[in-house]
Amino acid sequence: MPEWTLNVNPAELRVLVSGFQSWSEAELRPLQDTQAVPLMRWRHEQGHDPGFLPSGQAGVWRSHTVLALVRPDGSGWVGGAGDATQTFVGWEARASGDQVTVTCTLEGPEVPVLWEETSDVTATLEAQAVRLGRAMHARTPAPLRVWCSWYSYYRAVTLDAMLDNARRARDLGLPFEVFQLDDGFQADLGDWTEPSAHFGGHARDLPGPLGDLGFTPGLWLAPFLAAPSSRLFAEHPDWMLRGEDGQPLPVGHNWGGAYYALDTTHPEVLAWLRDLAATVRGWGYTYLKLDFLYGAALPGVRHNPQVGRAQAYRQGLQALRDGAGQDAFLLGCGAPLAQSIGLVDAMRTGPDVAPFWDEESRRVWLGDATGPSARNALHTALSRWYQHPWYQPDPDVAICRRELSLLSHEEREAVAGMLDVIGGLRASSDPIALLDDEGLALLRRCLTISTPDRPAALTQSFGGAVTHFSRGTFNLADMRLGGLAAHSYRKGHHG
Ligand code: 9PG
Repeated sequence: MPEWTLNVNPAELRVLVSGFQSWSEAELRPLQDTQAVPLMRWRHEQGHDPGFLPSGQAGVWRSHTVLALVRPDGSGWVGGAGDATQTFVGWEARASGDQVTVTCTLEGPEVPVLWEETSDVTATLEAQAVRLGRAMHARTPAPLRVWCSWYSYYRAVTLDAMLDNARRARDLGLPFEVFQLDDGFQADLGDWTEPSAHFGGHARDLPGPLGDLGFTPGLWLAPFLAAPSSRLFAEHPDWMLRGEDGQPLPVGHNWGGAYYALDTTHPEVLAWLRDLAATVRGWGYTYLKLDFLYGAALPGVRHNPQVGRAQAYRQGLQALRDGAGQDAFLLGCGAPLAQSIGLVDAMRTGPDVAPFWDEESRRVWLGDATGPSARNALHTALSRWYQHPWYQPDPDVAICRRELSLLSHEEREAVAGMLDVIGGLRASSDPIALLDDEGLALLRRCLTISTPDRPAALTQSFGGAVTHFSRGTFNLADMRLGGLAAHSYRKGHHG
């Protein structure tokens, strides 16, 4: 286990962490602050790596793949990984007295570890990200513009609602390439080829009419999950990832209860995954949002104990890629970040945006900032600005409607500013019929592709994240800071 001792006053340093998977918290914080860990144990699986949790301690910060320490002049240290295909690289920085100890733990095959002292943390972090992306043959296609059903219709989505929105988007000339059906069309988690009672059709009925309207059909799947009520679970109990007690391992709570994950070291599971991806591809879906992927990467007892969990994850994802085809567009979500490079085209780089700013009870009192909120989405996606050489970043949807939303004008503009600064995939879920001229103008602005921006400074932060960019400054805090209103973004502002 490599270890470095830095003779530096911990009170002077900020730490930048990335987190395990899409929804985990990425932050830029004073090193002596406390890294939160969710109080609720079941949130560990769903937002973090139970094998390498956030510390929950003051002055101790853990991160996957990358970690940086920043001095007040912007110099400092950057840690990174040379490869992540089969290995989890865990970093820990620990303040003690007038020293900082940094350790790096590998889980999986030996890979090169990078640890550099630098006069410019931003530039070194970006250079390391480029190297990792190249080493893992990253897919970095041009950003797509996607309409997605989730953030308005949630699980109640219908075939009619999809087509109604697609027709309206076409009539208004809105520049979407993809119309993506999200969670709600399927009979159960795992039973993807049977429709839900309320969907009003079958998912295979959608690509034809969407194609006629000029859109690429997209589909959501949580391909590694199985609900206890599903036919998949009933027919293949031996396909599940297990706990030490030999029982299927609950990997999270959603959809009204606990759910399980497939064991991707089982050859029959891999064949089923290939077949699933090929089936939906056969229906006409060439864009797949593959969600809750972390399930296959958790610690557990596997069919083949020789296969490490990072490798198990990777071979499950490879099976989906093989089934979908090289030319399919795969968006990872709820997914281990670096371990997906080279297999996904795009990656969700934060928790879900929601039509409200913050859920303080969960974030502050339960120590869990991985849940849906505009604040959480901005906080994490902004703090991962350097990941565009790994995949096309998806910082999640804009919210342009004013109805069915609690966001203020400033908060909507902050989300729009984040999309511009990150320069990745653009998405919206607003029912087109809810948008008036003002909403449509904001949507068109949010669908304008931009190049990724860079931080102007890592030595300042308005709210515990990377907030100071060359194009403008975010204030994610609940109070006015540096002349910026709470929850706002000001273009052209530096300070
Ligand atoms: C569909 C949704 C959408 C969304 C995804 C994902 O931690 N959680 O409880 C949690 C639940 C849902 C969730 C993320 C986290 O949303 O990010 O875009 O596809 O699934 O169910």
